[in-house]
This record gives sequence, structure tokens and C-alpha cells, in this order.
Amino acid sequence: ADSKKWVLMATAQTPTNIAVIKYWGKRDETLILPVNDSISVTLDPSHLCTTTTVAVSPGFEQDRMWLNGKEISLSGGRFQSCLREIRSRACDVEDKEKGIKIEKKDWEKLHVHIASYNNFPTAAGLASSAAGFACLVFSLAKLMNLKENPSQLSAIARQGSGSACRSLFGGFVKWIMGKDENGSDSLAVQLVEEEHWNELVIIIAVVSARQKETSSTSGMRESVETSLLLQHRAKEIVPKRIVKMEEAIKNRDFSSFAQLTCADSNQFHAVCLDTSPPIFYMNDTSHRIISYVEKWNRSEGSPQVAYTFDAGPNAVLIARDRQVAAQLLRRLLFFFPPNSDTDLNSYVLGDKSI
Ligand code: 2P0
Repeated sequence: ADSKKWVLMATAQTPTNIAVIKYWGKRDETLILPVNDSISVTLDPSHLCTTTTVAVSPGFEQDRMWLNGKEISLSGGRFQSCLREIRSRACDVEDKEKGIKIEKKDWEKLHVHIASYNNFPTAAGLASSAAGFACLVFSLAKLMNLKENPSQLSAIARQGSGSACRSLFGGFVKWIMGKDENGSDSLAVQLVEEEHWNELVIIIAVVSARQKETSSTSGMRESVETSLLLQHRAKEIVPKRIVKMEEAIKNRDFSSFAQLTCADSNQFHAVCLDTSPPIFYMNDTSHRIISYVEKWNRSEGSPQVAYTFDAGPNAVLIARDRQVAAQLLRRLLFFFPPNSDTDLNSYVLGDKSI
């Protein structure tokens, strides 16, 4: 009976990431293999992040999970894929102080309890699944003493949610689509560390905290099935953009970075519009923010701010430095006052987010 009393735990914290070259479309739905490479920037963990604690005990009778204190089902294929992949790589664990020894073979029989918290609204288009699955995989890998490196772990997180694979690293990250049918080479690599371009400031303007109408998963499935623009984008446009974006990041070339980021966001939303039936993620306020930033950038002669929008109306604005960020915040509050006729109601400042 005593042996049922011990509990071993591990905790991890993982920030969300924002794509500057977007992932939109899968070539394999189960393994989550994308139709193109993507590049993202990982936010500062103090703002949009998930904290997950995982525990194992011989007293646990089944795998269970709580999200923000509420129990959720682990029966979905994506959770099961992640758990299976991690368990199969688990190693011996010994805690001499507690007198606990778990052998590799024991992990198949032991159950885990998972408690996860987001410090931001779930499913409001703020990429909660990215931070969530990355954190789940990372904390379980810690608990079960996996020997895999972060890129190898990213290929497991990918099977939870595509964008999650990019949250295993800080700084700028590339998700390589890979060629293998089994997905072994579809993983994330770090392009540069967070310190490389620390002048940048990321501001997220929350246009609406409402839950989105079309989930990313079903939206991209419909785009793959119906949009010819998506095929053209994946084959002809993104490969060239990835090369240019890597170059811009390496050289901290903000003009080129901003131009590519805005163009790629706009093309992603054009693909959504090219989908049948069309998908609208942005709203009038989103469009007004785009017009405003475009006008500002043109009046300065070179880009000061880049914008990018994911599967929702919220604007992610990347300022070239702190001065521009301060100016941007003042202007946003002036032109889009909180609780006015627009529904722009709060701002989250990702101060020195990379
Ligand atoms: C991205 N998005 O690159 C793109 C841009 C939204 C727009 O990755 O089906 O939640 O779990 O792989 O990762 C959102 O898609 O979709 C996403 P699944 P995911 O960030």
C-alpha cells in the first residue's frame, strides 16, 4: 500500500508563438504534416504562456487532464498520439531522496495526471493550442526522462497541434515541412536566439476576445480542398519567401522583414477568402488597423511597424524598436479607443518579446 503513496512531478512553462510566414494546410491530417514551411517568433514567457504540471503515481488509475482547473477529456487522437509517442521513449528515472525508482518498462503501466493553465483566453485566436501542446510534451518529456533533443520533441508536439512544434524554442523558429511520409523530418529548428533581435517589440491588440467561428483545423482542411490559391502559395510563393525571411532575420533587416510579414498575413487571409465557402477571420477593426499601419509606414518612407493576423481578428503588431512601440500604443489608443464603437477593448504589451 505504501508504494501507492509516492507522486513524482515535473513542471514546464511554454510561451505561444506568432507566425510571420504562415502554416495553413496539411498534406496529412493524422500526422499533422503541413503543405509548406513556416517561420514564427516565440513570445516572452511572461505574457502569453501555458504552465503545465504533470504527475505520476502508482495510485493513479487512469490518465487525466485539467485545463484551467476544469477536467477535460484525453480521449482525442491528438492527445493519444502525444502520450503514446512520449511513453515509447521514456527512460529510467530514479529519485534517491524519495526512494523512487521507475524503470523504462514501468511507464507503460503508470498513469499520469496533467494540470495546465493558460494566462490568456483560450481559443480567442491567440494560439493557445501552440503553447498548450508544446508544454504538455515538454513537461512529460522531463518527467519521463526522455533523451530526445528539442527538435525531436517538436515532432511529437506537432502531432498535438501543428503550430505547437514551433513553441519548443525561443527566438525565431522554422518549422520544416519535411519529405518523409511518416513525419520524422517534419520538425522545428531555431533560426536565431531571442537576444539576436531584441529591439523588436510585439504588441497584441485584442480586437475581440470572442471564440472564433471556424477552427483552424477545419478552416485549413476546407482551404486545402477548395482553394487554388493555396496550391500556388504552397508551391511557388512560400519557398521563396522562407529564404528571404531567413535572410531578413539574420541581417535584422526590418524593412524586408515587415514587407514579408505583412504580405504573408494578407496572402493567408486571401486564401481564406478563396476557400469555398469563404472564411472571414478579420473584421472591420482589423482592416482599419491594416490601413492605418500601411499609411504610417508609407509616410515614414520605410516600415516602422509590421502587422500579422492569425485565425481571428486580433492584430499582432511588431514595432522596429521601443520608441516606435511607444508611439504605436499612443496612436492605437487614440484611433481605437477602448470601449468605443469598435470592439477593440484591451492591449497586451509583449514588452521585448523576443
Ligand atoms: C500559424 N495558424 O502558422 C497559422 C497561421 C493560424 C494562422 O497554426 O490543426 O492550431 O492544430 O495543426 O496549429 C493555427 O493552426 O492547427 C495556425 P492544427 P493550428 O500559426
